[in-house]
Amino acid sequence: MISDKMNAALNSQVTKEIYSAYLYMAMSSYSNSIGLKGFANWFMVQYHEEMFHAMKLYEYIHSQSGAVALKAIDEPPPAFEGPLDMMTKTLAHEQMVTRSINDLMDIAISEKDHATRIFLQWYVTEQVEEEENDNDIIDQLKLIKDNPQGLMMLDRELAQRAATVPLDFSKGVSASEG
Ligand code: OFO
Repeated sequence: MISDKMNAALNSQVTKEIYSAYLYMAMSSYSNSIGLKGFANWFMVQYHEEMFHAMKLYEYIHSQSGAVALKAIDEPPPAFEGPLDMMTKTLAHEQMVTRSINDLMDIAISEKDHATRIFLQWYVTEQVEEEENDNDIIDQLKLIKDNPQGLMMLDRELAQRAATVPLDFSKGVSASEG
């Protein structure tokens, strides 16, 4: 079982993860519109990852006899100012998500809710990876600066990214998956 406070905080994280998916879908669409198909692929993979993060929380709340309350999802920006702007905003967003996961962990610890603490450990580790990935791409974009050839090479590299999370949620996902 989880407390009402923990339940509400986990619900709000579901909304944040779905907003993350929505934001990255917008970035994928924008990438397509400026001819960066590799970036479009990278962000669409990211979209799937975020939906998986949301679904894991959804399943966990149910597994603890909690109640899922879905909230409105904000509208993401319709356009960006190029790949560096997108990646900088992606990193800033992920840093906000990391703070949010840390806040959830603080609640789990203060309530001695060890099951939720162990569940959240997966997200703590995941956020380290997310921020590292974003920083790596930002570093490469800074090296590339205005070199179109460099940008095309990076775009080809990002086209190789494949989803590693389940894409079919028709039967839900397990809270322990991932
Ligand atoms: Fe769910 O990790 Fe990004 O937001």
